[in-house]
Amino acid sequence: MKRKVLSAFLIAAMTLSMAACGGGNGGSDSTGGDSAPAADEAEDTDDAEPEGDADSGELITVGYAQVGAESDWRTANTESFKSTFTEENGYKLIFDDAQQKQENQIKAIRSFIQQEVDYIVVAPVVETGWETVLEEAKEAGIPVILSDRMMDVSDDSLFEAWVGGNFVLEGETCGDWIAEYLEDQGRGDEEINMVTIQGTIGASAQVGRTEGMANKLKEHSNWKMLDMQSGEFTQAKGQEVMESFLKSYDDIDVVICENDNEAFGAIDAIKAAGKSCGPDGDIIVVSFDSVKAAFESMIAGDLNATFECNPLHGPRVAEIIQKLEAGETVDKIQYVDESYFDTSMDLESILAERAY
Ligand code: GYE
Repeated sequence: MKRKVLSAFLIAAMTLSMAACGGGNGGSDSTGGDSAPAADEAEDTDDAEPEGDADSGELITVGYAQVGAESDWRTANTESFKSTFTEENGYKLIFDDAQQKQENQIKAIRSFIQQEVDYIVVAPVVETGWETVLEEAKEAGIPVILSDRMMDVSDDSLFEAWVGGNFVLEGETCGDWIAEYLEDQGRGDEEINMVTIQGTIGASAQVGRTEGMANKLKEHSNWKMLDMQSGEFTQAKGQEVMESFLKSYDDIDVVICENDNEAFGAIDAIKAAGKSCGPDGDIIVVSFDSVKAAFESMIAGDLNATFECNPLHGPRVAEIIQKLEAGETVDKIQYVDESYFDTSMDLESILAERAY
């Protein structure tokens, strides 16, 4: 790979030339975009000096193009990368927060290429539109690893491996849970009205969860999906969408939120409209991710169930990188095992052990 050990002489020469050019990069954003890198982002670099920019002795330089900071899940995912890709562990991490915009992620990837990082890791905002930039990474000889969400590319040699959740299965597990819950309540044959607060449209977590639920809807002719709208995976938008659903429909039985944070917003909207939710309420609310706050919401009696999606991908991506470094082959598609949680369980004890 491109990792090079710079001689003391070269470093001294670069320092001198940078000083002559006015003191180096002046702390500018290495991605050159309007994104907001995290405060503890690894050392910034100078776009004008691509040669040796990402050089850091024996450290493996990893550029991570992160989606944003839209949810508790995402915060846990960022933390997982930052605590894994440390200098102590032999890495230099260049972290970029794309603020949920694909154009920012493309800019970040181009910046990583220019900085000659050793690996590019992407959690793609949406599935499509990546071919060109991935070709650029391939031409530069930089391996790309996908984590969390998927990319829809015709040539799968454009990335080394992907690791994440099985979103279709998560959606199907959700549908099966709803069926069993309604059956237990003696409502198995009742007309059931549902609404979905979707994730970011085109994100594979949205596409897969919607598809999984759609598969289960086909099995229940008495279930009706009244409406589906995107809550962008955020609490604020989840609340807004639920407010509008409640204005349009007065007989909602089930709300499917494509992440926990949207559910927190939806629950606020339901309460503000004078209705109740949860196991003893008017409306059944279910969501995805299973972050700690979802357990608190279930314990409070607001949320009925949450379908797990594990965000702790830092060590998984590090394992892939270590295998590639050792010249070993890696599995192209790596699904993480996931579960679900509902109010019939001992949530306090599970929460006490929960990592995110
Ligand atoms: O469900 C949501 C986050 O892609 C699986 O993104 C991830 C999703 C997760 O914003 O909370």
